[in-house]
Amino acid sequence: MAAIDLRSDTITHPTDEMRRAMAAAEVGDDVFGEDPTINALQERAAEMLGQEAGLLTASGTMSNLIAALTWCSRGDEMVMGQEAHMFWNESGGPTALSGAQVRLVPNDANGKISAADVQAAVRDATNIHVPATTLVCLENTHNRCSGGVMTPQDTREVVDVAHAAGAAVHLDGARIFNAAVALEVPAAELTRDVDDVSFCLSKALSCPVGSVLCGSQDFITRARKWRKMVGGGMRQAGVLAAAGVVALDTMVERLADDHPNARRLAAGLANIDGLTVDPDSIHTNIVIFEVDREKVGDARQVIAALREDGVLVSHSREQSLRMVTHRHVTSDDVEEALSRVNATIRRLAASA
Ligand code: TLP
Repeated sequence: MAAIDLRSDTITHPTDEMRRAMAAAEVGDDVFGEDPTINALQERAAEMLGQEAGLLTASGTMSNLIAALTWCSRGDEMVMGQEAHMFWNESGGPTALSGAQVRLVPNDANGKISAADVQAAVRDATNIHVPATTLVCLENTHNRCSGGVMTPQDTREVVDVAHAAGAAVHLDGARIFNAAVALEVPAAELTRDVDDVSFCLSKALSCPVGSVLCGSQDFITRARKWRKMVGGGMRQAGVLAAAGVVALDTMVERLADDHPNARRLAAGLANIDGLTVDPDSIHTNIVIFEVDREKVGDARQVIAALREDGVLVSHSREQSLRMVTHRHVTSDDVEEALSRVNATIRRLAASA
């Protein structure tokens, strides 16, 4: 019985077309800015996101780190949502390495942070007792908030408040194309107003490696130096960028297949006694659901039991589990996964 792997969209493999493009890629030394395939990817990404320039990085974590390093100095403050990936899942890098501290504001159930909360959090630049707010970080789609999306309007409202306070806005857009597809708007509508945006090639877009950080020419010039400092200056990485170019051409529209699959998963999970999720809250490819400890048991034991029954899921928090749909999960797999989960949960509930 083949396992159905719903842990993350990061598990997707490159397509045959990507592998062919990688084998044939023209390359050069990118530390000299001479890799034509990387340059093409960066230009293409920046254009799609309405920004002037792009920079290939090793990962979303590296892009977010470089953005923090570029905008913040020691003693500054960055504002972000209390559920931000940058806060929870990046080993503390953005604050530890920039020397800036973090100020958390609430995320709503969709992962949005409100302009009013950001307004209340930014510091008075004339007061020498307080840190300077130099950066506000957004996340779209929102990983820990069930893949929730921020609209162009939501984004603009926060950007206006941040800019009025003299802070830049970084968008962790690891899955920005999922947001664009869900909202049926060009990705640039979601990214044009921010000062920089990072998106991941290696998640649902199916590339083996890489993220692209995009922003103004000036931002990217400064970011390039930070990338070098953190050891991210690569050489003939056009072999990786070639997959990215194919991804931007062929992998964006198909994300629309993953979203109904996620919603269907959520609807099925909602029908299983002991699990809780609101299917109407699922807009992209991430489903986070609650496990009733009394009825079913500890979330980590549930993960282990599901694995034995051929469904791989990840842990989100305490009693919440996460499933992510992606290119290797068909609608038949969704039905099969639901039937396996149903059997596992019934078994666990019977012995609880
Ligand atoms: N998310 C991963 C990891 O947490 C394991 C996942 O499976 O969802 N921003 C966001 C919103 C992300 O979801 C992730 C990765 C990153 C940044 C970091 O990207 P990578 O893994 O490329 O460093």
